Amino acid sequence: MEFSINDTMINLILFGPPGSGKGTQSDFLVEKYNLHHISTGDMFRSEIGGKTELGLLAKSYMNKGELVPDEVTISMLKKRVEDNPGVQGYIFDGFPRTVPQAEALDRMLEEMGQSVNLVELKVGDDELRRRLLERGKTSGRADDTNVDTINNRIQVYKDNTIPVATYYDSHGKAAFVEGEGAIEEVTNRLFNVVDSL
Ligand code: B4P
Repeated sequence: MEFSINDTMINLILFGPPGSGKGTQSDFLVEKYNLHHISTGDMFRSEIGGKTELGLLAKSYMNKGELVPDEVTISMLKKRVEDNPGVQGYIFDGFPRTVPQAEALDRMLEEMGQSVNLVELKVGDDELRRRLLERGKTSGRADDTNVDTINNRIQVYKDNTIPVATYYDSHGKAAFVEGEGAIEEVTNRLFNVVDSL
């Protein structure tokens, strides 16, 4: 695997439960820090839209609020990074969601001579349910319209994904931001944290 190495790269994992604002805030971070945005959720949705084999597989997990298997997700992510060398940094939105995904990401960045910092958006469960159901009214996303699916996504986050934050925290590479409040307020909190990294 060939990567171009740039010492000034900023690599961020924007982390948080479903509906915490990862997709929303990624746009502002991308613009301010000139990062390349990689959203595994968007990638899967694009595969579903294209009715590809990967899309059909992903849909069967996503519509139940389950995680797509690590093997599939990691190889898709690696390909996206390989296809976009020489950028100023990456923002990983919705990835990693499991410890094996985190370990795979760290190995890949290490090969590039790079590392990554995790920033977690903290949002309470009631607010997550409210936001996702609200988005479901217009997005048509099957995983945003059913409250049982939303609750399962929140539970999967607690069981499988929170350990990712613990993993980065144990390496001194995690920061936390209050994710409730106006979108602009959250953006400013994130900028302050990223500026201090
Ligand atoms: P994702 O696409 O990553 O989606 P998400 O977690 O639901 O949403 P996100 O956090 O980005 O949404 P946002 O808050 O911005 O994942 C979907 C599915 O894909 C997963 O369940 C899984 O099946 C699969 N998947 C993805 N990555 C995977 C991986 N690595 N491994 C395995 N499976 C994977 O937006 C939510 C709403 O809140 C929006 O309507 C927004 O406008 C609103 N909002 C945002 N900020 C707000 C604020 N401050 N106040 C009020 N509303 C706000």
